[in-house]
Amino acid sequence: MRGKSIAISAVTSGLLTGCNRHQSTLAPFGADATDIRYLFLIMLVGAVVIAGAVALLMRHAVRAPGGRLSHEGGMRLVLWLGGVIPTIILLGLLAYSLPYMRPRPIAPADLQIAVDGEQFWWRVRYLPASAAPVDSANEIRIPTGRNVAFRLSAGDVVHSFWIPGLAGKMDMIPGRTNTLVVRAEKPGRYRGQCAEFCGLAHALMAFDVIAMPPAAFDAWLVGQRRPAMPAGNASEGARLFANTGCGGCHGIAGVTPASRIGPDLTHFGSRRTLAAGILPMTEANVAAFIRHPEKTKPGVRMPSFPQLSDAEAIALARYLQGLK
Ligand code: HEC
Ligand SMILES: [Cu+2]
Repeated sequence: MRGKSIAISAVTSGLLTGCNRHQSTLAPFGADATDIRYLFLIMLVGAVVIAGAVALLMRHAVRAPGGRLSHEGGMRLVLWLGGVIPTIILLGLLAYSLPYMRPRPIAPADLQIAVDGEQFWWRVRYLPASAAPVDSANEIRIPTGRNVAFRLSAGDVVHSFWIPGLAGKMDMIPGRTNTLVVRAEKPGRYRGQCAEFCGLAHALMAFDVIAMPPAAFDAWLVGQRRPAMPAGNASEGARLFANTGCGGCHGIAGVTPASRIGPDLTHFGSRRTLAAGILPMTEANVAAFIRHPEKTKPGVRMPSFPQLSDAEAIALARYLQGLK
């Protein structure tokens, strides 16, 4: 018995060390995820109490001598414990949980962020109420303490937008825009993930979420409107980018037209991760990804460029990482 419980606690603590605070519904940084955690704890306590009561009742029934309960008494017990009481409990829980489903209100002055799911990355466009839109990809920054409306859609197949620490999931459906209004409460760096199977690299479709104090966020968004490093266009990497046709798919503000097929790279160098939250942003990773993206992501929609030499791939990586 003792050996067994030691084994169980060893296994569970092993599993729990796999938990992190960056992507967890149990470590919320947003108002809705806090509600969800609270609801989860209430339901968990309720479920444990009910399961415990049923177990006790069962033990009692098995041990009691036969014939103590008449047929009618038995039927009445089934009616109450199997029908009336569960109905009351479930109706009570329903009434209790319905107000949590009311969407957060949104004002015209609130920031909107359009996010499209793409196989297997995220197209991001900030739509401030009183300024021009800003394109980005694979990383989402939001201010804390303000309501933000995500306008969610998809470019190809159905995806699902999920930032576990912030709010519940919402489907991203081609040809339709779903709105998810959220409010971050704590600054920090978190993680989101596609939550609907969308193809071969579905599990490799994540993104970074950065919640920032409002003033820092506003300053950051103003900075994003400037094209990154216009002076760097004379480098070897810039020349390769132009001559290899990268600009046909990737937008760099001030250099190539807005992205249609691949992620926007205007401020690529300021992102912490590469390829939709999958690899750390290092020169070696970027260079390797450019030559053989399919090695990181099976089924990726970017062609490989095996004809590039090591030096050329590094030059491209340097150029792109310089775009801050
Ligand atoms: C046919 C379109 C296409 C071409 C051409 C193309 N790419 Fe891509 N690229 C993509 C797509 C699609 C992705 C998204 C891959 C994913 O994460 O699923 C991508 C992703 C990337 C990323 C990672 C972006 C991020 O946000 O992490 C980099 C860097 C990149 N491409 C560089 C290049 C370079 C350099 C070239 C030229 C040598 C190039 N690409 C040519 C379509 C293209
Ligand atoms: Cu997806």
